[in-house]
Order: sequence, then C-alpha cells, then structure tokens
Amino acid sequence: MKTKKKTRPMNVVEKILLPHLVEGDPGRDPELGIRIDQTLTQDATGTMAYLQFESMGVERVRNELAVSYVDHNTVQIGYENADDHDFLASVARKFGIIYSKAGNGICHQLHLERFGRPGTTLLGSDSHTPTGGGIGQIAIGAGGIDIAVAMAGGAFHIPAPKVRAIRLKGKLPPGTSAKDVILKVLSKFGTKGNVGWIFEYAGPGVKTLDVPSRATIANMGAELGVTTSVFPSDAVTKRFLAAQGRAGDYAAISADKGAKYDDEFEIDLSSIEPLAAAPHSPGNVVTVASVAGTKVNQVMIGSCTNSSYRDIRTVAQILKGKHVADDVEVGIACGSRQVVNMLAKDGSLAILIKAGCRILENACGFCIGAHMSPSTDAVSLRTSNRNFEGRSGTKSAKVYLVSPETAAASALAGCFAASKGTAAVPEPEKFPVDDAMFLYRDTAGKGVPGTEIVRGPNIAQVPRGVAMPKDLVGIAAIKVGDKITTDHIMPAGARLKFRSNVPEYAKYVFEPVDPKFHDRCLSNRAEGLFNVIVAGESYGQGSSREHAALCPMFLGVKAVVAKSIERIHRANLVNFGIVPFVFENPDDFDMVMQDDMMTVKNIREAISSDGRALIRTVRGEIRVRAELSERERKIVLAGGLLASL
Ligand code: MIC
Ligand code: SF4
Repeated sequence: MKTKKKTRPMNVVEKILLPHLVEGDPGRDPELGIRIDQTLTQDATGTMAYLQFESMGVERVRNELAVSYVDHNTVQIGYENADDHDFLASVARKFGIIYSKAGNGICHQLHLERFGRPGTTLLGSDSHTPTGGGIGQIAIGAGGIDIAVAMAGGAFHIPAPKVRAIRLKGKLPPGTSAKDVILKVLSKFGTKGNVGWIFEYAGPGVKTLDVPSRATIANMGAELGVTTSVFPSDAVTKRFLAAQGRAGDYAAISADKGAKYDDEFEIDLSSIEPLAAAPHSPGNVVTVASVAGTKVNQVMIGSCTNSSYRDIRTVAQILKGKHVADDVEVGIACGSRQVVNMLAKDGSLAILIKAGCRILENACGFCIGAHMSPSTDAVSLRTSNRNFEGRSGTKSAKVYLVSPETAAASALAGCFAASKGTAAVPEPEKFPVDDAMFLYRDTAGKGVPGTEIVRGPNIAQVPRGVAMPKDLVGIAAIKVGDKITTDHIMPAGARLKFRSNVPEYAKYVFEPVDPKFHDRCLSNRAEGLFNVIVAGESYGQGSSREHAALCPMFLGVKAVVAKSIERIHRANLVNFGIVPFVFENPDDFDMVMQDDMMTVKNIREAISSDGRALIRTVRGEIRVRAELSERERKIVLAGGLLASL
C-alpha cells in the first residue's frame, strides 16, 4: 500500500515555485533559477527582445506558450510603429509565437482573459506582468533579453523570495474597490524597500474579490517594487476560467494550514475608504475625502490596472443618465475587444458616449503618455498605475491615481469626489470569446521556418557591449537624486517609437532630467573615459524597459553607483554589462559631483571576488559593493548577456 509522504505545510508561492525550480536551494542560495512556462512581450519592449532572440540562433520558441502583444505603440504617426508591427508579426510566424494584433487589447488584460493558467510561471517584458497573480500564476516582469532567454528554454533568475502574507478580512464598502486596496497596501509599504519580496494575498476576504479585482491588486504590486504578487486559485478563479471557456485550465492552489511566511499584514476590507495616489508617486497616498472639492480638468479611465468589464461597467452605472462636467474631458480605454463587445451588448457603451466620454482604442495610450496629454498645470485623475512627473506627456500636470468609482464620480462633479457606490457588477457566466485577432495560433510552438522577417528602416541592429576593462577610468556623467524612474532615464511617450532603433533612442537618455547627457557621454567617450551614473535611493523604479540600461550601455556607461537600485532595473544593468554598485556608506553620495573623475583600479578583480571596490574621486575614496551571483559576475565581465553567450 502506498503511504502518503508527509510534506511541510506550504504557502501558495512555494506550491508554484518549487516545482519550477531548476537552480538553487531556497533555504540557502540568494538567487534561484526557475523554469518559465509562458512568456509575453509587448511591442515597445518586444522588438528588442525578438532581435536578441534572433541573435541567439534558436529555431523556434521552446517554452510552453509565447505571446507577442501589440498595445503600446498604436498611435502610428509616421511609419515607425507600423514597421515594428510588421517585424513583430513576421517574427511571431517564424518562431511559433502567437501574435495579438493592435486593437485586440492590452497585454495583461488579454493574457488574463485568454491564456493565464493557475500554477504556472509567466515571464513578461513588461513590469505589470504580475497582473497574472490575480489568477494564481507566478507572473514576473523582466527585461526583454530575459524573455528571449526564457523563450529559448533557459531559466529565469530571481532573488530567493521572502514572502509576506497580506491577510484580507471583511468586505469592501460601497464606493470602494480593488484599487483602494492596493493603494492602502502602497500607503503601508511604499514604493521602495520591497525588493526581493513576494506578496501573497490570503484570508477570508479573498473570496469576496472577483478575478479582475484580484488582478488590479496584483498589477500594482509592480509599484511596490516586489518580485510579484499572487492570489490563491479558488472557486472564484474556477468560475472565471469556466466563463472564459477555459474550465480545463483550472487548478486549485491554496496555502496549507500552518504555512509559514516571513511577514504578515492584515487588512480589514470593510475599513477601506476611497484613496488616491497624489502627484508624483504611486506611494503618495491620500484619502479622497482629504482632497474632495479640488478642481479636476481631466479624467482618464482604463490601463492594465482598471480596464476590465467589471471596471468600465461600474463607470457606466455611475454615469447612467448623466453628463460629465462641461470643463472636464473624459477618456475611456477598455482593456480588450471582449470588454468592448460586452459593453456594446449591455448598453454601457451607449451610456458612456451619451455621458460625453471620449471612447479610445483598447490600448495603453494615455497611460504611457502616448495619447490625451493633459493641459498645462491640469489636474488629471487616472485609473492607471503610475503618476510619475511628466509621464502623462505634460510635465506640469498633476496626476492622481484613483479607482474607477472615484474617477466616474469626479467626472460628474468636475472636482474630486468619492462615489456613493453602485450595484456590484455580477461576474459574467459566459464571456463572449473571439480569438480572431490572435494570429498564428495554429503554428504556435512550431513556427514557419522559411518566413522572411520584415525589417523597415526603423529596425536597427542590437548593439553589443564591450568587456569590463581591467581598471575603470570613468567620469560621473550625471548625478541624480532619489526615486529616479525609468521614465526619467528613458522617456516613453513621444520618444517611444525609437524602441527598435537604439542609436536614435539613445539621444534621449535622461532627457527629462538633463537633455545634454547624451552629448556629454559621447564627448567623454571620445576622450577615452567611461561614463558613470551616480544616484540616490531606489534608482530605476517603474518600467521593465531594458532600454534604460541598453541605451546607457550604448553611450559607454559602465557603472551605476546608487544608494539602492530596484530589482528589474538592476537585472537589466547586469544584462547590459553595467556594474550595479551601491554605496557602502550612503553619505558618500555627497562626495561625488557631476564631471568628477571616478577610477576603480582592478575592477575586474573586484567583480570576480566579493564585488567590493574602492572608487577614487577628487574628494577622496568611496567604498562600494555589487552583490553579484556567479552567473551575474560572468555577464558583467563579458560586457553583457549577449556577449557572454
Ligand atoms: C510602463 O507602464 O511603464 C510600460 C510602458 O508598460 C513599461 C514597459 C515599457 O517601457 O515598454 C513597463 O511597465 O515595463
Ligand atoms: Fe500599458 Fe500602462 Fe499597463 Fe504599462 S502600465 S502595460 S503602459 S497600460
């Protein structure tokens, strides 16, 4: 007779990660390698990811499912975006990737609807990939080259996680929703200091949240800077998958009784009130009551955080029979065609149009500053996830992040207002499924080898880094403060169309902070000096865009010296041969000024041993360290991941 092996109680993270572990011991090693089942890319990061994938010489994708979405660059002013789409479509056909055409919807919403599977791992070249945590996936955002490696069948490396249980109890009061929950979490844990953590949602309150609401919460875990966030997969998940015609994808996953966590935090949902993240950080959380009555100029509803049927239907219920205030412009971008279809069928779309909303394409659009930038000094309320200064396309605008309920109520009032609540949107029993805009499903995983890849003039070569020199003779090309985001380093919006053209895009590195950075770097290089970036706390917050490392590499940046560096950006720096140093003594930040020489004798030796190094400057010596794994050391010494292969 078989005896059942007794295992220790496990949490959800362990239940998913352990069967995917291919390198490292969670109790011992600082870095773990995991097998990746699914990958996703979006167009803005995807072109580079696939150029890198191509240069790896692999015939077809080797992971279980690879999807290439087009949702960021859909404005198509000029030929560049359209050229990128053609390139992406041809790559997808050739290598066995499913291609989601522009207009189909936003990658995270679509992936949740059609492909996300509980218990699997998903790696995406977008920082909001953790949206999949809403359906019980370990879904992680990374740079494009990491996705390329995963598509080629390689492992992905994460810091051995610490797991925090966020225990939910009670039920949300009317007028509040999942956005207020994640803003509450952000108000407690902030946007820095959470590197290496995974947040696992637990407790009786979980079952009161539908899958789209869970996805909203998991999505904005990205703003906490955690590796990912995850919900259990339960009866609610099962209903969602069945309604999507995917009952077979369901797997029950919940934490065992007595499962251990590194930390726990409880939230009573019934005590949640409407919240907003005030300019210019998602962690700058205030109550809506405290800003009630503040004049609002613009209200934008959508983005991968809040563009589900549940969200937009809720907005329609609040706006029904009314008209938005005359001096407020309102834009609505749904997450997918499925959502639009449902809103069209149930009359919500007509309500929104009648209420005076501008109906936008199902795409990222306004969220990334590629559409409907607010007017000078405007107050813009958005249901998206990031309100970094200037991200909307208007530097002087004051962007607040709010729930769909608060957005709708404020659109009517013309000023900040909380919603009194509206009837809960019932979970649909059957979603209308139409996969017609997902191309190459029949050749997924196999590909069509003879396919010619279409390369318009905007598709440039992938630059390669140079090996780390024996001694680093560098110069502080820029000195920046705390919380520098990837939007500061490598702006999106109007510059987004150069994502597949590094020499062109590199002209805009640090444009919002110091437009002369590019020229200075080149003249330093002409004098034989490498460039060094000096920064404060939490450098590289935000996006997964590897261009924030790749373009600096192109400009001869070899080291970042910061008080702290965010996870995805740190991994991207390593991938492009830039050593991510942190100050041993944060006060040494004051010892270096822009244009100071920064020399590290025997930097190769320092990197090869414990990563500790001494930087000589005119003002004295600065002790720094780069905590690199064996794998990372090799990459940095070689001058980047591609150079190390
Ligand atoms: C973002 O929200 O900042 C983006 C645009 O989706 C980025 C990806 C990119 O820069 O292409 C992200 O979140 O990773
Ligand atoms: Fe797109 Fe905005 Fe989501 Fe980024 S955060 S994927 S730009 S909708």
